[in-house]
Amino acid sequence: MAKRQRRNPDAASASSHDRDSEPVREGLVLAHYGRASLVEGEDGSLVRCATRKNLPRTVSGDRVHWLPTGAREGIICTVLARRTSLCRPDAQGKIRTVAANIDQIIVVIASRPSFEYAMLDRYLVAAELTGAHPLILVNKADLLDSESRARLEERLAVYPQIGYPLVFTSNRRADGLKALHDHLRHHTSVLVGQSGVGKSSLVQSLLPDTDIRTGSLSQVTGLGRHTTTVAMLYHVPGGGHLIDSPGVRDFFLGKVAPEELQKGFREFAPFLGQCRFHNCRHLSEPGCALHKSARDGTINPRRLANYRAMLETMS
Ligand SMILES: Nc1nc2c(ncn2[C@@H]2O[C@H](COP(=O)(O)OP(=O)(O)OP(=O)(O)O)[C@@H](O)[C@H]2O)c(=O)[nH]1
Ligand SMILES: [Mg+2]
Ligand SMILES: [Zn+2]
Repeated sequence: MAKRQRRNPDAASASSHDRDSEPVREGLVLAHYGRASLVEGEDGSLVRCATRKNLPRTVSGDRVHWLPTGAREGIICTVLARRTSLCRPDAQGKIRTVAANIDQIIVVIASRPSFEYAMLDRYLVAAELTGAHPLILVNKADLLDSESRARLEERLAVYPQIGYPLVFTSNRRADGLKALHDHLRHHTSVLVGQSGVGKSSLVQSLLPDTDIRTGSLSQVTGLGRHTTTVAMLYHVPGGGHLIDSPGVRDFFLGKVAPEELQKGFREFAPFLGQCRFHNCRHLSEPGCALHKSARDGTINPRRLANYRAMLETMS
């Protein structure tokens, strides 16, 4: 689930800095692991920070105030209010924030094996409700011949039609990376999607000078890894921040009210309020404007079916 937060309720009391005399420093959280956060100071240096007990857990993209406690060590005393946060339920169903202050969500699918529309739409709803721009990225384009690529473009054609950019990339062939790079400039973006679709490989292609698995960052974090276990923020050359997040087997929204859920499907907007019943849930009510639009092809029937499936699993 995703929440738009004007103010971070957790952050209302998210300051425990009582020693006014100490010079607090500003920082950006690159990653959170175990009990520590990897914070980048204003001068670009990396500091391993603990977080004061009464503060919320930090996530990649958080802006914080911190105080140094030793060489490359510090303590976070304030977590600044989050403009946006991307949340998802963990394996136990507990809602976890994955990244903060993002304005673009890049949903990565692989050309092979095949992707699921239902999950893609759940991600797009999460992005809409967060207030972040979604971008759909089809990676491993090298595995497609021209015929299967055309078929896949056809299957995904509805998304550019309703305003979501669609980019095909390949790390093997360095295809589409320039287009992706252009979309990243001026944004804080997060890569999401199933495990193994190639999110970290994309980061590696965009940042060839950073060894994201074994480089300096993992010396600080102590993590040498392949499958991504914690979200990590990277600076994109030419501008923009990019957060790599751990893949999931499936992605679910938390509980969302029906009035909210329908807003997660942006092409429904012109028809909302036109159903016979003002509180129409667009399931099987008579006189439903969305149902009529799906029948005459103005909206994509599969998208409406996915909306209904989401609503049914929530109620
Ligand atoms: N053919 C092909 N394989 C790729 C491409 N990009 C990544 N891969 C391979 O896909 C596998 C998974 O790549 P990762 O980048 O680790 O995937 P990920 O999405 O970060 O996975 P998690 O961290 O587990 O979420 C690796 O074996 C990569 O070499 C691509 O463009 N084409
Ligand atoms: Mg990864
Ligand atoms: Zn309706």
